[in-house]
Amino acid sequence: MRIDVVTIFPEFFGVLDISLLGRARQAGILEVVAHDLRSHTHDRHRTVDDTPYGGGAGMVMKPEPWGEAFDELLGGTPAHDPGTVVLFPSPAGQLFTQAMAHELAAKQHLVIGCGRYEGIDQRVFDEVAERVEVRLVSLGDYVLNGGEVAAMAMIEAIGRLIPGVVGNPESLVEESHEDGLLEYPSYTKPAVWREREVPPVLLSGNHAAIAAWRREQQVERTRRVRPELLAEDDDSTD
Ligand code: 6GU
Repeated sequence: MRIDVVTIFPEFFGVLDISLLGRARQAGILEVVAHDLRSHTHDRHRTVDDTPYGGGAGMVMKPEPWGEAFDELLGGTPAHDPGTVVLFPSPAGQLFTQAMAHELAAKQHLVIGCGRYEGIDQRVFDEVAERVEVRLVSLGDYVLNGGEVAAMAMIEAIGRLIPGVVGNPESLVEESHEDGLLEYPSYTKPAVWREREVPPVLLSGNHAAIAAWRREQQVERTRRVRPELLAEDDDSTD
């Protein structure tokens, strides 16, 4: 998979070289390239924003640099190519979920446009959406200063689902959100630490009992911490 990121802070994405995904990049499984939006400006001040039509606080990102960036990055892409998706991190987007991460991990090419200030001129989304699938995606109900941190989170969530990126694929199965529940608590040696004992069932060697206990813990934790995850389909509760 190739991921292109358009941002006014391309240096931000340098940390990808030193993480788990760095190895996947070196192995050629995943390629992530950050592009400087300002390389598509043509004025002395490399301006990427301007005041909003209609008034109001803050600045809006100008459409022209974005248009040039997408012309370049989507230039060789056939219209409506199903293997290409453009993501715009935005608190006004649909919620980014594990299901969406799986869906996006199957694509060949993702382009992530990181907005700053009060957002990007709406015509950029409208125009790009005539060429390929566009999604505004939000990490949750809070506001970040720009899309960069959100893009990093999305790249990590998507990247680790690409075959070969995570060493043991079985470790991807029993995780929070893979089966609609939060994960069960984990323990390792020693069996007693500061007078706290590991739940005895985990030392029993009874695999059926262990699986049942873990399921119970998942349901109990989900009910306590994230009851809305259980509200949708109750058939996972026992
Ligand atoms: Cl994706 N972007 C920004 N700027 N803020 C956010 C977000 C994204 N998700 C939650 N807050």
